[in-house]
Amino acid sequence: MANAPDQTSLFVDRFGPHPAYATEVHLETSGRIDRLVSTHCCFCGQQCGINLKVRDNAVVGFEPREDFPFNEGKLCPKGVKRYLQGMHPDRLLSAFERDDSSPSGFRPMTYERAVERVAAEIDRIQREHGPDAFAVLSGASLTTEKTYLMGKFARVCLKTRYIDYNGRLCMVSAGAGNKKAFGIDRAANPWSDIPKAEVVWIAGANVAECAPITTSYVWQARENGARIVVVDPRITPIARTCDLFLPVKPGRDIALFNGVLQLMIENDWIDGDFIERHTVGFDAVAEHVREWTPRRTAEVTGISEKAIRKAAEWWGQASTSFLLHARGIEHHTHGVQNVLGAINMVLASGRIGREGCGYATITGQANGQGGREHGQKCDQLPGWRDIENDEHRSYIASVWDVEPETIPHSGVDAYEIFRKIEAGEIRGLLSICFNPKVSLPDNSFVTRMLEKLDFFVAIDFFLSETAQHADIVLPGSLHEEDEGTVTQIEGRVIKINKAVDPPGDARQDWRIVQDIAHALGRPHGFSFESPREIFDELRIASRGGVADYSGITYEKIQKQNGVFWPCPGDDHPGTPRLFEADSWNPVAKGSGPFYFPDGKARMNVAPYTPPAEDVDDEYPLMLTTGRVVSQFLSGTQTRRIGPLVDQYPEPLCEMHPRLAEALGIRTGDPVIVESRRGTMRLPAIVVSTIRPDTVFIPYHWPGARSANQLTVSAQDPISKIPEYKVCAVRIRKEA
Ligand SMILES: Nc1nc2c(c(=O)[nH]1)N[C@H]1C(S)=C(S)[C@@H](COP(=O)(O)OP(=O)(O)OC[C@H]3O[C@@H](n4cnc5c(=O)[nH]c(N)nc54)[C@H](O)[C@@H]3O)O[C@H]1N2
Ligand SMILES: Nc1nc2c(c(=O)[nH]1)N[C@H]1C(S)=C(S)[C@@H](COP(=O)(O)OP(=O)(O)OC[C@H]3O[C@@H](n4cnc5c(=O)[nH]c(N)nc54)[C@H](O)[C@@H]3O)O[C@H]1N2
Ligand code: SF4
Ligand SMILES: [Mo]
Repeated sequence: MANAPDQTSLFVDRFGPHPAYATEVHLETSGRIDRLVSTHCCFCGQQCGINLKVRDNAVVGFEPREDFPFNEGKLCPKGVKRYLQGMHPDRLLSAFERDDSSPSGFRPMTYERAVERVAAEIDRIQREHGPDAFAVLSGASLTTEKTYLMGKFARVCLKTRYIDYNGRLCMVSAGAGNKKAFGIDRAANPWSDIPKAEVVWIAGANVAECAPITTSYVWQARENGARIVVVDPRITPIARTCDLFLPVKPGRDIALFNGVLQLMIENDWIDGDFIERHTVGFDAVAEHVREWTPRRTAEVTGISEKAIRKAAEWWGQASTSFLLHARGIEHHTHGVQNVLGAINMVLASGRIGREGCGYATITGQANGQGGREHGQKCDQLPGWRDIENDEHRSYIASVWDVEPETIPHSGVDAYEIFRKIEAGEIRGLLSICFNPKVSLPDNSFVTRMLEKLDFFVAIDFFLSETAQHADIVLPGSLHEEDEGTVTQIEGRVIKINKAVDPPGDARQDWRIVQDIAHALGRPHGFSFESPREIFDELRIASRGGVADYSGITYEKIQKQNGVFWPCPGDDHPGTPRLFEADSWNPVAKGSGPFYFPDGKARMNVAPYTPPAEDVDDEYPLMLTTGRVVSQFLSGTQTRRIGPLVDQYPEPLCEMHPRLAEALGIRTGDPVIVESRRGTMRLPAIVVSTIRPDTVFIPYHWPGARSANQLTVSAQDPISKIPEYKVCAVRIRKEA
């Protein structure tokens, strides 16, 4: 990345422009503007500061914000082009209902009539089949205010236990691992600690394409003399500039973490004093990793013994360090174990809670962090409270002015919601900010379940592939059409500012949800007049919880350019770095820096297990899936932005020259990729940057171009994250 406007120079168009896509918008952005609105990018969890240029109630351009300390004027290609989506002709300007006789499958209807019909259907389904027959799916691209409202809407208005969110596909392995080890789920450090580290270890994160601004922090560390270690089955752009690349076989990271820890123990590269004073469980972990000799680790991971020893030596002997990981180690049936293995390596080194000593997962969605804290998860109440804890239920009931026993109990994860549709237990669904038809694994099952529903309502600003199965579609709001807070990658709560009004009959999402509550005749608790009012209730609801926002106000965010939670009081400045030796938290109450009653972190035995679906004679190759820099998630937004489509117009199957040669395949050849779930036809791209036993397909496209036709629906037993990062496939050149 570089400062705009030549920001795309680093990510040179690898595949040339593509002529086939017509539904894109290119706008002329020079000329008069009415005002500049200071806000943040709508896409990834880094939440770069951005100024939107507004003319005649339309966003017509952008400027990077030099004043936001995270990106200091830098943006990636998506941030630069993100404003283009609002003017797209597909923008939903009214409500729609299904009409199979119309060519589009839908006909427009008035907003009021649509809301009435939604309420009538919810009421009917719940009267006939009970409150739990209606489920809610929500999203972590929403502001924290909206995610709080969705949790409250499900529990208080619908009284259903079934709500979950798209972060289930994203952040939950890291979240569960962090809660188990630290008692709190947030990046332990601000990114300003990265350049101060002697070693930066990056596990399963395509930093330059998916968290592009983080590249700048890693490169600053390198300029300061740091050694960069990257673990990935692919030599991603960040790996091309690293000091040690460990080409792990997909699904084997836990073996690597255990192997490195074993070498650290053997060579006494551990901080015995820190382990003694601040952790519990070291002995069992040390006993467990004894079997992970360099030789066994090399056999399982596919990484050379020499490289494993070198990595252990660098990590073991450093005096400062930062470990970052992302979905590459988390999207697994043992994603939580991988995260715990990474944390064991950090805790054994004693390098956490100090300047230049850090650990974090790289959050994904815009509000991947805030969206997992305030009650839209199936087992959670606001403030990271536990829905099965009586004290927590009573406190939240008092904030919501309801009886504690009326709050439903824990529900199920997002994928299980679809299994309950199959079982006939769930008959109605409201989905907001989620496109499961593209993003869930084995998605032909998801499609069938969307069709099986008695009633399905989607709230979106585009007719996403999922919304195409809806009975009613309600026109929600784009990021720039509303205000509210999000919590970015570092744990910093920031403010999104409204630039324009929703066009046509579109409404701000929180208004739509409240309108449904009123139409249902269940308005109690749903009369907020602004996001600020929702935030003020959220502050009270979070007070005393682990994710305590009670001391955060819109004004404080403005004044400090963001506030790191926890922030438990009006005069509290927020907490940029967690776990500092003298820090206080409501769980440990002064007994130590970690969020357990004894103040100590937990080291957890993290056993190795192979992926749910390993290769065999029939399906001999590993498929891993992920992202490219110019497309975002299910692609609903970025597939409509012309310059981004030009950069990467369609999925390609990355494969190593050795594999390609064995199969008689060249770049551009159409290949057939088959798994036990589905078949996909796409062009090959032969690259020497991937393991020969692995192929990679990005997942941002629907239908016949969707990688999730192939993926397996196996999930981590603790976090319930799907195993997107490895399944078995076979490949042939199309005859
Ligand atoms: N351009 C772009 N940026 C994005 C997004 C986007 O869609 N597009 N999405 C945002 C979101 S929601 C998320 S979650 C993040 C995701 O950010 P990342 O997690 O960085 O992205 P992924 O491409 O999912 O996977 C990261 C890497 O994991 C590697 N990998 C695969 N299997 C394994 C394995 O078993 N072990 C290891 N160590 N590595 C493995 C892949 O080769 C890939 O390079 O990006 C965010 N930023
Ligand atoms: N094979 C494979 N599959 C994956 C992954 C992978 O690596 N490989 N990664 C997974 C990950 S990490 C993630 S995060 C998921 C993401 O999967 P999804 O959450 O399904 O993808 P999105 O594209 O974010 O879908 C969000 C939808 O909400 C809409 N939307 C966005 N913002 C708003 C808003 O403010 N209001 C309203 N009303 N609507 C909004 C968008 O138009 C879009 O239709 O995909 C997962 N799927
Ligand atoms: S997509 Fe992420 S890195 Fe790119 S500009 Fe937006 S927030 Fe920044
Ligand atoms: Mo994600």
